[in-house]
Amino acid sequence: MIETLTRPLVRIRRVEEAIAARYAEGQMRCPVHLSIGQEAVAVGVCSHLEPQDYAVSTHRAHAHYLAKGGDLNRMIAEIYGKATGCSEGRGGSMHLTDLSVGFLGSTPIVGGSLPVGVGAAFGAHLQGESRLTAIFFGEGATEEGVFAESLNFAALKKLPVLFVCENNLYSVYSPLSVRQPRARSIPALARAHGMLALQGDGNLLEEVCSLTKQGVDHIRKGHGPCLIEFATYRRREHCGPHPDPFQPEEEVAHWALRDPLRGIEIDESEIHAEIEAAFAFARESPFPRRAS
Ligand SMILES: Cc1ncc(C[n+]2csc(CCOP(=O)(O)OP(=O)(O)O)c2C)c(N)n1
Repeated sequence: MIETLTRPLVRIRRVEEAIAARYAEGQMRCPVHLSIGQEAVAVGVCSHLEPQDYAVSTHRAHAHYLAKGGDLNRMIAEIYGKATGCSEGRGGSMHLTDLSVGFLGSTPIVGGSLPVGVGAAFGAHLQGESRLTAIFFGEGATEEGVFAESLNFAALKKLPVLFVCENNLYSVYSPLSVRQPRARSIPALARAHGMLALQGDGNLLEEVCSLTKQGVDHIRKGHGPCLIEFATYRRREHCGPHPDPFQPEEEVAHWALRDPLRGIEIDESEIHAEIEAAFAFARESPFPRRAS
């Protein structure tokens, strides 16, 4: 299984590197929040989702959208603000959606993916549908009140929700140490609501897969929601194509050694061709009509 996931992992990295390399051309009509360094979470989690399962994401959504099966051409076109984009060019990088693969959308309001995802899961439950909903969020979202409200309601109704917390240590430029007391454990907050909570290395694809399988099996058996906190690291600035000027050098070096793509070598020619075609599609597409 891991071998088949290597290609999606590399593909997502190369897509985001291509976005970073071209950002200065000024053709992208929105800010971009890259998840370079965090891709293993998206790929490992989504590999355990079925096409009819839902996923909801944040401002840092490219990897989640692509891992869930979102269309690459339509994502790049969206970033270019074109009518062929997945939100018809009116949303940009932070408002990706592809309903054909259950990617309900992404929201840049920190914590916003939580109630949206729980609401979608509740709706599916009321309709008698057997879908799981995966909700991606950063550890910054756990500082919002809506985190507790969403966990509470999902646990109360035993909803089939997988809460996926990507803890990359930073909220914009503020490290975890200035935002949360040391002893605050995110899985413990979930356990306090009576739900299964797991924790692991988000840069190890095998570990992401095995923890996700555990969580998804639990949820699909009808035992209610599960939260998984994955430790990971963002290797670019919070928003934009450059390295983060505020991350300490030793920390950057430490995480570089734990990059999820380390040791992977595959033939990437098809990936590069697909990316070139997606950028050409975006460039050649028309802008949306002005609303009258
Ligand atoms: C409610 C709200 N507060 C503040 C912001 C500004 N903001 C945008 S991204 C971000 C950091 C979020 O950090 P985290 O949730 O850990 O996600 P990450 O960016 O690390 O992926 C903040 C504070 C916002 N978009 N929404």
